[in-house]
Amino acid sequence: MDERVNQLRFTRRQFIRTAGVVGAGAGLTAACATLTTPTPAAENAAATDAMGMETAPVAQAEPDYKAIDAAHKAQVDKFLANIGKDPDFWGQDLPYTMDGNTKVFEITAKNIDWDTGGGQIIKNAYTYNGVVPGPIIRVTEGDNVRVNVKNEMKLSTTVHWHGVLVPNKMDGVGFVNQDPIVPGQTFTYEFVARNPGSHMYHSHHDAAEQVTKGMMAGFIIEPKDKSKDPAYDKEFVMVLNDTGIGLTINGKGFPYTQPMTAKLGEKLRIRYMNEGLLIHPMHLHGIPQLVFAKDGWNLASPYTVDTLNIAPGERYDVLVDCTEPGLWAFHCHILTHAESAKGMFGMVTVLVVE
Ligand SMILES: [Cu+2]
Repeated sequence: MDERVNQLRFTRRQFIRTAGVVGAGAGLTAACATLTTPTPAAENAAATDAMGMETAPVAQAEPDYKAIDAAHKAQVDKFLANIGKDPDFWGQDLPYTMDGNTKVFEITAKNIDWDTGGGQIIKNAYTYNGVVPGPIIRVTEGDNVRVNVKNEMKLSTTVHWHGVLVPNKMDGVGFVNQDPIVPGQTFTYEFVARNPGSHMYHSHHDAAEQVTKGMMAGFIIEPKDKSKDPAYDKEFVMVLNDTGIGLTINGKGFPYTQPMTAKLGEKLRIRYMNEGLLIHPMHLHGIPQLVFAKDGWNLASPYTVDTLNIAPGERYDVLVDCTEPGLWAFHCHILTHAESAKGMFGMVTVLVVE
């Protein structure tokens, strides 16, 4: 624990040094003081008003670089201050009990108010066990799996095991495979985990509402024979969303996301899962991403990218070989999902290699 805290401290110091934030500090304070005096932009706007509608097109207002810079710095400062304050950000595996040779998981569907960061509350978000995204269900290829789903909401729901090969009756689509699980009811899903890989589970009843507002999670089937996957030191599950709870990574928007941290030379496995309604080209600076699996299926020919487009429903597994020290921005490259004049927001995090 102490080591982790020290790592985070080191990370912050290093980040500040790398970003040159310390050197800019005094200048920024001065800049903030001058913001109380009329800015060129404000003067320009006043002149435009005085001139009225008949005037010829006037020169565009001077961009207020000091305000924009200050807003950007403030967002990065918030990110730094928040490092380590959300230890569950990268997801928790759901504990299970054994019933004979069956792994038994308990899921409760419930509505809660979810904070995507800094008090941005989503009223009545839909959750599994009260978290967004839901807890990760992790099993091994060949396991017998049982999931008891208790519905504590005032609305019906179902659970679909996205990408997992299950018997038809267990596929979880309302009125196609089963009646919806009504309020107060518990429904039991049971199947054998046949196909290894990065999968998901989510609502499949009123799903545009329920999934985009939080009912989404990773379902990971570890292969029996791990030699078919590349070796890695650490894993990160990245659940993307964009609509009901906004532009988020694992239920949070920048600056309330957490960085990925790695030691120099470590290999990371990132499992991308898009549970949103939009595509998200995820761009990691400085270090290439080796794409080795799509939708849980290992690729015959892995390939290297710096930007990986992930469509709704898709999963990709990539390997990142942390050979380059520093702080590497990591964000969706639809830039309106990541940045505005008010600074970076939404689908942004940082890879820290130290
Ligand atoms: Cu995006």
